[in-house]
Amino acid sequence: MSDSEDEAVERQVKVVLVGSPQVGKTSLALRYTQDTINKSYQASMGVDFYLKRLVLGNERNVNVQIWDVAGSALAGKMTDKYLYGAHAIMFVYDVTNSNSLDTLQDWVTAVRRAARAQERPPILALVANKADLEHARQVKSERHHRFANEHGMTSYVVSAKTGEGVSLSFQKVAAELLGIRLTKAEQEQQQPVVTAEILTFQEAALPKVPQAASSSTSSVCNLM
Ligand SMILES: Nc1nc2c(ncn2[C@@H]2O[C@H](COP(=O)(O)OP(=O)(O)OP(=O)(O)O)[C@@H](O)[C@H]2O)c(=O)[nH]1
Ligand SMILES: [Mg+2]
Repeated sequence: MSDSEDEAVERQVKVVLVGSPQVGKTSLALRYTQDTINKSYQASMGVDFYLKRLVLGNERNVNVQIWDVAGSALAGKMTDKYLYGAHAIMFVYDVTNSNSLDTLQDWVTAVRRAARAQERPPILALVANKADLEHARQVKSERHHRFANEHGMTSYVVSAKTGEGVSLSFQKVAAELLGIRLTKAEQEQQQPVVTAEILTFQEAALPKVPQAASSSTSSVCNLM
């Protein structure tokens, strides 16, 4: 295959965000695709779609399609339709709200039901959001890991507010789906910038920073 043909190959992955209202699903989707969040809460209705285009390893064009399902949809009739065909489900809860982890059990049931006819079941990830609110944490790390292990989920701790861990969680989920191993540079590049004071500085002594391996564009639309 020539380089130009190779570049034309697009990989689509459907990633669905589920969890209780107000845990921060929309905030995570906004942080990842537009590097922003809504400061005031506005409940989602139905499902919103976000798109992030990225480069992962040797995969030239990976389109991550994010389905941001409203927390209120768990009680609705459309849930199966939103979940069907998902390649990955990110189960989001709020570390300051213990009930939001309990409710994920109902989402696990809904996901299993929706995926029962799927040839390849989705991969599952547990996402603990609002890590910036450590002082108000209600869910201990052991409980988080127990839940993840019980349900065969990979696990992430993130903050949509600060951006901590957000890109890396989506990148790792996409990489797992496509069977790609992220390079160390790709992983480090996703860490949030920590502000530090530099007292003395010798340019020649600094290691060369590798070129960024990913580029991205994003877009959003809504279906209710
Ligand atoms: N401190 C803090 N606040 C957050 C974080 N993520 C989201 N929030 C806030 O939590 C509230 C709810 O966020 P949303 O993203 O709208 O929640 P949601 O899960 O989409 O809610 P539904 O659409 O009702 O399902 C908003 O006020 C956000 O600003 C976070 O990481 N840290
Ligand atoms: Mg929302």
